[in-house]
Amino acid sequence: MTQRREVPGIRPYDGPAGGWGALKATAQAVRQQMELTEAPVVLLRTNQPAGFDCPGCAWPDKEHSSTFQFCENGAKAVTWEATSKRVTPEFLAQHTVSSLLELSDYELEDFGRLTHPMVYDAATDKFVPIEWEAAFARIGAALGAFASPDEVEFYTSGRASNEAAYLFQLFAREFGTNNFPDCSNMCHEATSVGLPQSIGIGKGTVSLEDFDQTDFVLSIGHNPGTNHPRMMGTLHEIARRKVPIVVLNPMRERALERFADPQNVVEMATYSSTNIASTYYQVRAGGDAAALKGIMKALMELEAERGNVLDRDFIAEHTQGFEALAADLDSTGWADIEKESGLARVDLEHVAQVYAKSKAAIVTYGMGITQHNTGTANVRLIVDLLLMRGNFGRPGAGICPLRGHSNVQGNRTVGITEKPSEDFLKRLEQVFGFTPPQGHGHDAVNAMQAMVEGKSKALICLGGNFAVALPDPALCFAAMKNLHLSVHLGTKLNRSHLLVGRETFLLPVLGRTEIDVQANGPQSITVEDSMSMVHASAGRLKPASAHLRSEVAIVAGMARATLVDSTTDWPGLVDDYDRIRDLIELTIPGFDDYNQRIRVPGGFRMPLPATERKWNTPSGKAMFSVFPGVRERYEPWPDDVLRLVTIRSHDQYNTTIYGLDDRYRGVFGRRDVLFMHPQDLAAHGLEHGDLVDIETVSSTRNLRLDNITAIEYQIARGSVAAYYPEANVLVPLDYIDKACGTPSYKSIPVRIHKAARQGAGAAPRR
Ligand SMILES: Nc1nc2c(c(=O)[nH]1)N[C@H]1C(S)=C(S)[C@@H](COP(=O)(O)OP(=O)(O)OC[C@H]3O[C@@H](n4cnc5c(=O)[nH]c(N)nc54)[C@H](O)[C@@H]3O)O[C@H]1N2
Ligand SMILES: Nc1nc2c(c(=O)[nH]1)N[C@H]1C(S)=C(S)[C@@H](COP(=O)(O)OP(=O)(O)OC[C@H]3O[C@@H](n4cnc5c(=O)[nH]c(N)nc54)[C@H](O)[C@@H]3O)O[C@H]1N2
Ligand SMILES: [Mo]
Repeated sequence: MTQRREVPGIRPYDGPAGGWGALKATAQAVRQQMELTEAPVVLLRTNQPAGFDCPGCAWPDKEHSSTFQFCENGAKAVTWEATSKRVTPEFLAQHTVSSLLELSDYELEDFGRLTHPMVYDAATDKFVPIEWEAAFARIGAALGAFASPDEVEFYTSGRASNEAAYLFQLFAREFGTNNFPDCSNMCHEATSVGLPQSIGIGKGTVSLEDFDQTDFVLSIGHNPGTNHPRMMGTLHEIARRKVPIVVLNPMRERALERFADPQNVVEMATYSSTNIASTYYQVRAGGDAAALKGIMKALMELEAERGNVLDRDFIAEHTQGFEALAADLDSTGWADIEKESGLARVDLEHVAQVYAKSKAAIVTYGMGITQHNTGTANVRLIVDLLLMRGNFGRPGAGICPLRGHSNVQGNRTVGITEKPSEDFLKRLEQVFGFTPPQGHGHDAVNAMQAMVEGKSKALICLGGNFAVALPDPALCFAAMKNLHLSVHLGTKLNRSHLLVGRETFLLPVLGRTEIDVQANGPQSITVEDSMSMVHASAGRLKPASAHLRSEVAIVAGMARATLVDSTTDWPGLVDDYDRIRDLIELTIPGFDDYNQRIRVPGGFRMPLPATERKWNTPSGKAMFSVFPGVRERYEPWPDDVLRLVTIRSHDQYNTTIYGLDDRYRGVFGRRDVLFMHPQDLAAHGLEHGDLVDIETVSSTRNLRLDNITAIEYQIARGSVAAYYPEANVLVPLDYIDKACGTPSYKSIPVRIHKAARQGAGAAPRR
């Protein structure tokens, strides 16, 4: 091969993931954000029995106990919140909102923590301080003036606690709407919709103990070295037990190849590492349905050859729909499977053989599965594969969706949903004495569409960065500016906050890491992790400012000012969060003895009937599905179209950008790159480092992103990747999975052209 040309900021990363590089990056995160004296206190309290839950990810900890688990990206999440930098009223007096809006989310959040409640002043184009009570009164008056409660959207980002989320839904429902757009709508909605249809509950079925006992793991479409770093400890243990770990991912992700566990003294001392994936298949983006159908088809062929591959007893006793699945697999041709997945028949047969040998299998998956037109159907295909061999309701087996935000699952459990069940609404009515709205409300995309059309006029955000996380900023940003009222509960400035409407409030909250003292003493909140464990979390640091309030106090303050006839004792609930938990217990099944059980270290597990082979489906059985054809798109695409996936870098938490490196992918000091297969570069007449323009293939929207540096990467042919949120300019707002409403952020049809300008734009922004 000829020598690759030098491109600024792009250099291959040869080491394993984890190891000394991770320790160094942690030290750097601490140095850049925190007072060094506080850092050990806060980092050592993360995920400890008397400490706080890591805001980084939703992976559980062994009994939330014992040793400190080192985690680079957990440390970044913690130090980013516990930073000593501040956005004060003086700072905001010096900068107009228009000038701040010119900056990136990276620059905005790096200014530090918000310290005072603020309101937008149109005359000066600045945020000015406001007293808490005055803010609540104005918000209450504004909300009371809308013609219909359905003109208001109540957005939740999954970091909110169970207590805050529960009060938020109570507030909105008593106000009169089920408009609950939430981050889950952009994330694991395919799981929340697909799993209940298949197994009767919308949550994963495995626990950490299952990983100790499994003998086969299929990992599809997630990048744990960056996004679920504590999972690497688990995968590392499994790999060392020689359990096969098969990966389906279009991109070579270093942590799935090789990992040095910073907890492992020998690996650290000897600079060695452990291979993680036993086999790594670079499936085409959007090729998983074809691949899964191929694996299942091969399994059927094995069964025909030698029998005893399927769990016939389980299928007969516990499932419905197997014949239809079998007939569909029979009629799906290998040529289609190979073309769509980009994988060879022998490879898929190999996966089937390894799977057929296993006694207990787990499939783990993330956004590579859910963020497609057929995300919901993809999730159901994974269940089909597991059902074929009875991999539910026994040790070491099950399905493991890797959740997003640290409490996104808990938010759903306590009522953040635009489609509430009748039972839940009935219990709310019994306990609180008001009649909640019965109709379904808006999810995230519907909410934004209603804002675009001017039908929704107000947005209250319990955290998050709504407009930046959603697709199509050209539409979304304009809609934000047309709002009559926007209210943001947040820790740090972001662009959604700056897209001000007629009246806009910025309400700064206490973070997870901070002490929350109310009338009855210090409070803890509770969260539910990816494995349905609910436990308490209590911050330890002095709050970033004396003016901060807890999310619970702010939600209750707005509710009190808005719902003047409410019989709920909102101030009493703020005084003592045990009282909120008592109400949760009264209205939501599974929370019996809530306050007692969270006082036991490790907490408790929410009921998961599927783990006992009880299926809460209409038929009472687990349901096989049929995925029509092999294509994960509603529309067929011309052959010259590339599939763009949008991904997170290693220095990023969703729209929060901690830094500009993506170490394991060999990108340093920049994010303006497009990952391409060398042959795709050549086919487009491009060289590594050339500037390209990207254009979405869409009949409705004209969307483009210009002057991006194309770089060579080990990615499946025909698939290209760029960073989120920058690439959201390429995603049409209505480009969604119609079964669950999630934007198809991982399969955007694009064409690529060499940019007119070359050279000048290729320098990193450092
Ligand atoms: N540090 C950190 N932690 C996080 C987050 C963060 O941003 N930073 N975000 C949190 C949130 S909200 C979430 S939802 C999770 C996200 O966690 P992930 O699900 O890991 O999210 P992505 O970075 O979007 O990564 C998707 C992975 O899927 C692959 N992929 C893309 N398209 C396809 C496809 O069609 N098929 C297959 N098989 N693979 C594909 C990509 O190559 C990439 O490896 O992480 C959570 N944890
Ligand atoms: N193209 C593309 N788009 C995507 C995705 C993708 O893969 N590709 N992923 C989607 C996914 S999976 C998700 S989950 C969404 C994420 O969407 P969101 O959850 O809306 O976005 P975040 O970036 O996590 O929100 C960051 C903001 O939350 C606030 N915040 C931080 N901590 C706290 C806290 O403790 N309390 C409160 N009240 N506020 C806090 C801060 O002000 C910060 O600026 O994005 C989605 N968008
Ligand atoms: Mo997410």
